Formats: sequence, C-alpha cells, structure tokens
Amino acid sequence: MNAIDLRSDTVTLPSPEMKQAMMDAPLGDDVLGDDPSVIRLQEMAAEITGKEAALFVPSGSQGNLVALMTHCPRGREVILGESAHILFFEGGSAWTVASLGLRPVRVDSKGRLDLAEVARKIRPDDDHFPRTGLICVENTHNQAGGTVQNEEDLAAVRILADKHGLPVHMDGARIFNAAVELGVPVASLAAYADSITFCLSKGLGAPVGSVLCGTREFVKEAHRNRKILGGGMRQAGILAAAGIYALENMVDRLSEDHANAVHAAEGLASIPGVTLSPPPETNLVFFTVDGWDAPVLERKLDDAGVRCFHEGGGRIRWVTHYGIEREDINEALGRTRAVLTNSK
Ligand code: TLP
Repeated sequence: MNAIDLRSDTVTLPSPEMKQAMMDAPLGDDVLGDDPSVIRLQEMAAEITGKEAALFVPSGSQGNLVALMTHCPRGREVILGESAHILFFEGGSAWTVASLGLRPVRVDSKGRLDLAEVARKIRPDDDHFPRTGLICVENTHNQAGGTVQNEEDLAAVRILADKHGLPVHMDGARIFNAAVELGVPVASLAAYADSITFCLSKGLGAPVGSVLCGTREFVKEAHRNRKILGGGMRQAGILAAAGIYALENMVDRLSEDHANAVHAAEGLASIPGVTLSPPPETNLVFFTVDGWDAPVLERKLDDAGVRCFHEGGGRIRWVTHYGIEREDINEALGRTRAVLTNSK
C-alpha cells in the first residue's frame, strides 16, 4: 500500500523539469556575489514582493532569524502572535542565537494580531524596560489553519507600527497561497511589511530554499547576518534554479491544492465525530475527532497509509500539495473513514 503523505507541503519532490533546470543552471560563488542563478532568483523575488532587494537563504527559519537580527540589535523585544511559527517552531532561535525577547499577543481565529494588545505591549521609553524593536505577522497563518490576512488586515498593523515608528516583518512562508486565494499580487500584501520571508520549498515544490526581501540597505545587512549564521552557500545557483522554476511554473497551480483542501474538508466533515477546525482557506486542513487522542489517531492513520501530523489542541493537520491528486485525497478519506469506523 502506498502511503499518502499529507504531513506537510515541505515533502514535495522536484519535478523532472525542475531537476533539469537545476542541472542547466549557470553557477558561481554566491558568497562572493558571483552566482548568476542566485542573482536572478533574488531579482525575481524582489520584483514579485515589490521590494528593492532580496537574499536567498537555506530555510524559512533562517530567513526569519536573519530578518529579526537585521531589524533588531540584541536585547530588543519582538511582538508577535501567541501561535506564531517564529515563537513555536524555530527552535527558540530568536532567544538562543539573536538574544531577542519574544512578546506574544493574542490572535483571532484568522491569526490576526490583537492590535489593542500590541499597542499595550509596545514598551514606553523607560530605562527599566527592554526596547520594542519589531512587529511580526504571519500570512498565511499556519497554526490558525492556513488562514489568509488581506490588505485591510495588514494595513491596520502597518498603521499601528507607523504610529510607534516600528518596522514590520512578515513571515510569508506561504504568502503565494494567500495571494492566489485572494487573487492579488504578492506585492500588494508585502507592501504592508518592511521585510518578508517566503519559502520556495513548500507548495512551490523546490527542494530547498527561502527568500528574504526588503530594502537594499536591509538586505546588505541581512547578507552579513546570513554569513554569521553559516548560510553563505557558494554554488547555490543549483538550488536557486529550482526556485526560479518554481516562481515561473508552480504558483498558479496552488489553487489546485486549495480546491483539494476543500474537497478533503468536505469528505472529513461527512465522517461522524469529525469537526473541521477551522474550514480550510488555503492548503492546510485542521480537524479534531470526538473521542480520539490526536497522537494516537496520527499513529493509527499512519498505519493505514495516511501520513499526517497532530498539531496540539487535539488537532490533526492534513496538507495538500504538488504530488497529491484528487484521487489521493479520496483514497485518504476512505482509509480515514475505515480507521474511524473500525476502531469504534
Ligand atoms: N513549517 C513547517 C514546520 O516547521 C511546522 C510545516 O510543516 O508547516 N514559517 C511558517 C509559517 C512555516 O509554516 C514554516 C515551516 C516556516 C516558517 C519555516 O520554514 P523552514 O521549514 O523552511 O525552516
């Protein structure tokens, strides 16, 4: 029985065409600024996000950390959502590596920051307190369920940040999913942030890599911070070429993943005891099942050939992505229904 892998869109494998683009990529030493493929990817990323410049980094986690380090000297505080990926899933790097404080605020069901709380948590200018250095938003929001924040949502954050003279960083690991869902260019969402990280290695199907975008001056400093973190990658063009291919060929198809997520959600909701938490907006499907402990269910589903993760709060997450077709979703639904029915 072939396993259907819904653990994450990070499990996507490069297509033969993407691999060919990697084979054909012109290369150079990127630490010395010589790699034509990295330069091209960075130019494309800057243009797509509407920023002056961009920096290719090995991962979304490193992109976010470099952004935090570049915006904030040691000792600053970063305000972010209580369920932010930066807070929970990046190994505590902001604390351990960058010596930054993370100050969480409540988020609503879409992952939007509670702006009244943000305003309360911005530190006054007083020697007793740390200094606030940055506000972070996440779009789409992973733990909220792949939810999308639109221009109005982001504009509200921008207005507050401007009032206090603070920069905004967007963890846009899945910003292309947000843009495709809203039917707007990525740049119109990124416009509300000073910097944005997006991932090539998730729904866009590249094997490795993310891009951090911002002003020319910001990216120059980010380049230095990437070096400090050991993220200078020499002939990285072989990876950047996959990213170029992804940006040129893999964006529009994200709507298929979103349609498959809706289909999966409808199928799951028809199984007694299953509750969507919430209904999917993009490619992440979160659900709970009455009477089931999520880690136990994750193991049972795995045994039945449906690979997925439990995500805390009793929730299971399915992620639709390149390589998962409608029939795979139907098969996963059938196997899941069998597990839930036969185990009663
Ligand atoms: N998320 C992964 C895991 O780390 C949980 C996943 O499977 O969803 N920001 C957001 C919003 C993310 O979801 C992720 C990855 C990252 C940053 C980090 O990207 P990588 O994995 O490239 O370091």
